[in-house]
Amino acid sequence: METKDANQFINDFMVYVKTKNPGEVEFHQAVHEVIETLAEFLIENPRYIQSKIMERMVEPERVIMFRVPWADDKGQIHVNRGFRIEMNGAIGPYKGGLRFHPTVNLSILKFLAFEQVLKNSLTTLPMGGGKGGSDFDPKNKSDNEVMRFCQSFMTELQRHIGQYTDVPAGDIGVGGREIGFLFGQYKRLRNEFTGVLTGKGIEWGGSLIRPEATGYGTVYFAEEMLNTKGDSLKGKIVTVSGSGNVAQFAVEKVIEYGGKVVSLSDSSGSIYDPDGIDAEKLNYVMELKNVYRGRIREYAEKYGVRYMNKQRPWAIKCDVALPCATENEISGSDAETLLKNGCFVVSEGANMPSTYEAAHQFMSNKILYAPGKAANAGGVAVSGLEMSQNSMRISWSREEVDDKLHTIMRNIHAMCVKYGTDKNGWVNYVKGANIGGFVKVANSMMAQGLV
Ligand code: NDP
Ligand code: 2IT
Repeated sequence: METKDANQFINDFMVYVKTKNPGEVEFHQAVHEVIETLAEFLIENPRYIQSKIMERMVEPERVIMFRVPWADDKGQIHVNRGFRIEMNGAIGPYKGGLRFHPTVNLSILKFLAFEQVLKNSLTTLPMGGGKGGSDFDPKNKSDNEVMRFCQSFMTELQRHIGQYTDVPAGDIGVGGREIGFLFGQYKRLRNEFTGVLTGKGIEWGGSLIRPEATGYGTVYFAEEMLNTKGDSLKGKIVTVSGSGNVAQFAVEKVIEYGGKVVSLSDSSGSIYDPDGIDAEKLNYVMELKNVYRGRIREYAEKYGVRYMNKQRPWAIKCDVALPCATENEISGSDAETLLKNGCFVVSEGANMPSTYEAAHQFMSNKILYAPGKAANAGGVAVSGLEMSQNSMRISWSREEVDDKLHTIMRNIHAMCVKYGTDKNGWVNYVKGANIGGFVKVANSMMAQGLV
């Protein structure tokens, strides 16, 4: 098929998506990335086009939006907006995280839910895709305020979810504390103890390795990509952004593999530690972020290293970059700087951290570039394993879960290689992940009639 046809197909599809979903720029970006790499495959397999599979996949099966009223510690009343996007249930119950962040809106959650469908398919586990959350900002709120918010949020959400229907988990701003409050409220309202959420505490139905899974998985994926070149993380200089759940465990695994992590960040700025973040410093970060809920600036003060106010870590020279904070955190010019400084591996712990321009820079320079839906799938994969353990009423050991996680990440890598290798042997991981994730969902939708 000529590229002209593929280009026309991509343009027509994007006009359709943009006309139907005006202003949803993050959603457009996520769909654009997928359709660009899928177009030729679809043209070669016209049954998917005739069945309007892509038109169906960009339309959520259901969007739930609701009011979340709550009172702060002074008795002042606040009203937030709650969401759950039930995007695609072709291969299993809807599955995906909840995000609590002031920027949350329909466009962001639809992009995340759309990516989640393909990501969950790649894990090989039977999970559909969904995403939800609220524009609630957990920063500077007391534990009691967070609890009251979570209880109000779940009071409405509970009627839409269930272990066989829709199983939420954490994402930005939703960690172990929030999952606990949400689970407690679900249990009270429904009078049932089921695996309706993942990321639960280990004493009450959670899985070992779930907290570590996304960060570990991102590093397993980076190592897997390096291995294809006969190389490894050992001795590599690594920049990491973010300092939350994904970033922390990515750092832990890089240290274990013998790499040197020289940066972390939060929404206020970045730290640069040229000596590397060791296990003791990482412990400090975990306590700072998970217990005291402080700022990464305090790391620079404690260890006497440089703090870069309002800056991201991409100007720091590195071999490997692990963006683990948020979407669009690597601009086109950040990508240029990374490449100029010799960075040749990018494994995305965050969802869509590279802008359209950045992703294209990585791909046209043919570096080892893994998109989030492949590289960060370890989190939801272990969520799937938590669901299995809940259903069987057993719990696997740390080693057992970590082994399964490692195997899943290797299989996702192999899937990307299968569908993404070009005629010169370069692996386009974006294309590989998109086609690899798409096929199972599309075939399942076709088999189930007009769904
Ligand atoms: P956390 O809330 O634990 O941490 C988020 C980190 O990113 C914090 O350091 C936060 O800084 C920073 N951050 C958030 N928003 C922004 C922003 N707008 N600009 C700059 N920095 C920002 O979330 P997670 O670690 O769980 O999630 C990080 C990324 O990984 C997200 O993209 C998420 O979707 C993705 N992901 C998470 C999975 C999981 O299992 N948790 C699974 C797969 C992907 P601050 O504290 O200042 O806000
Ligand atoms: O983006 C993601 O994959 C997550 N936030 C994890 C979802 C999950 O259900 O564990």
